[in-house]
Amino acid sequence: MRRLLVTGGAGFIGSDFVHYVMEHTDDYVTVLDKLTYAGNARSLDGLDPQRFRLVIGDICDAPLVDRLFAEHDAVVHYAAESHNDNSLTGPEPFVATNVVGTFTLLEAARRSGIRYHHISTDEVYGDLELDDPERFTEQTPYNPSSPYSSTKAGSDLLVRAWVRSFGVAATISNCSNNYGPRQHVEKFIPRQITNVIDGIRPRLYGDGRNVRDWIHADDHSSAVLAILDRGVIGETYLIGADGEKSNREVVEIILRAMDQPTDAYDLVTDRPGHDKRYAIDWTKIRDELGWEPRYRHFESGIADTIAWYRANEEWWRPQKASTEAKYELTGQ
Ligand code: NAD
Ligand code: TDX
Repeated sequence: MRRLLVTGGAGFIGSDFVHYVMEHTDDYVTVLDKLTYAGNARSLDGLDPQRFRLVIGDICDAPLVDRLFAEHDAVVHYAAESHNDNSLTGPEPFVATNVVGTFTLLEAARRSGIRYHHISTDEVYGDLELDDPERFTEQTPYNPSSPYSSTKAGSDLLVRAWVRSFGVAATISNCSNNYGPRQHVEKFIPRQITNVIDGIRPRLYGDGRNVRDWIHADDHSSAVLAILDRGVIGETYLIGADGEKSNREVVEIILRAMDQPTDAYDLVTDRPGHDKRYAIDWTKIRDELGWEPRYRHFESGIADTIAWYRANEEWWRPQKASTEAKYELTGQ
């Protein structure tokens, strides 16, 4: 039984991890979350108040972070500004939260000595050509493209330096694109599902041929728990599930599952600097920690995700119009 502090636990993946931990362990969980536009306290509904609490606050608030670290055995750091498109129109909060926020947590970890796990992304490695046979590994050099991915890369490098220079007991994981329930409607899959529900045609950036490597959020959560339990301090683990698909293929799967013609989508203005392809080689976490993904059938995972958005309209509806109004400004 551990006392876990989860930053960003009211967001998409952080809340998935909190539900996963509550279901699969006896750990006590505290979420530290600022509840930005991307955080939703309702994503944490139904958790046992004897084992769970939400603290609303900023990871850049050092005295608050110090107080919370003193009461916990480990921190799992999910909090971030997470959307590439927002980082192109307004990068400032990305530097504040992703870089300065991570620095604040690392300094507190140095003072308190608690175990620290850092959640990062495959985007720190830049992108691959569509026909490149290679995938990203833990040895791939960092080469981020966007303000979002460069701030995540910067935060990873801070973690490595704090391990080596100050002996902070940290691990890092870099995961591919997640899908599942409770993802903000600004992101690709929920945007297209809720568009179809609203009678709007899905929007594909550019020619729609960019490739992402999809993993179910529950598989990401089980991998993070394996690293917390068995990971080697100072190591980095890539997390993936062999889920490569072009954006066109994903939209066609969504349209088919929602009884629409599979060509009922529009091509719109491309994302500046749009990464072509991500692909993860997850051999290390499989061989060294014995972890494997459970959700291997993307179509049924998408069908469950569609069912969740249909059943939980009151969760996403308040964000839908303002999100689409933002996209309107960039022609997307
Ligand atoms: P999200 O945007 O859904 O959630 C982010 C959460 O962090 C929100 O609840 C928000 O309120 C909170 N937050 C933001 N700034 C904060 C601050 N200064 N202090 C405290 N809380 C703050 O993001 P997500 O998609 O769940 O991503 C979570 C983490 O996983 C991020 O670190 C992201 O880089 C990483 N990641 C995401 C994916 C993906 O596919 N979504 C893939 C790999 C890695
Ligand atoms: O309307 C859209 N149309 C479209 O074609 C949107 C919103 C996106 N796209 C494309 C862009 C990408 O090629 O779909 C792909 C996925 O887009 P996003 O959901 O914005 O994800 P991505 O930019 O790949 O980043 C995600 O995965 C890695 C997360 O948002 C990051 O937090 C994570 O680090």
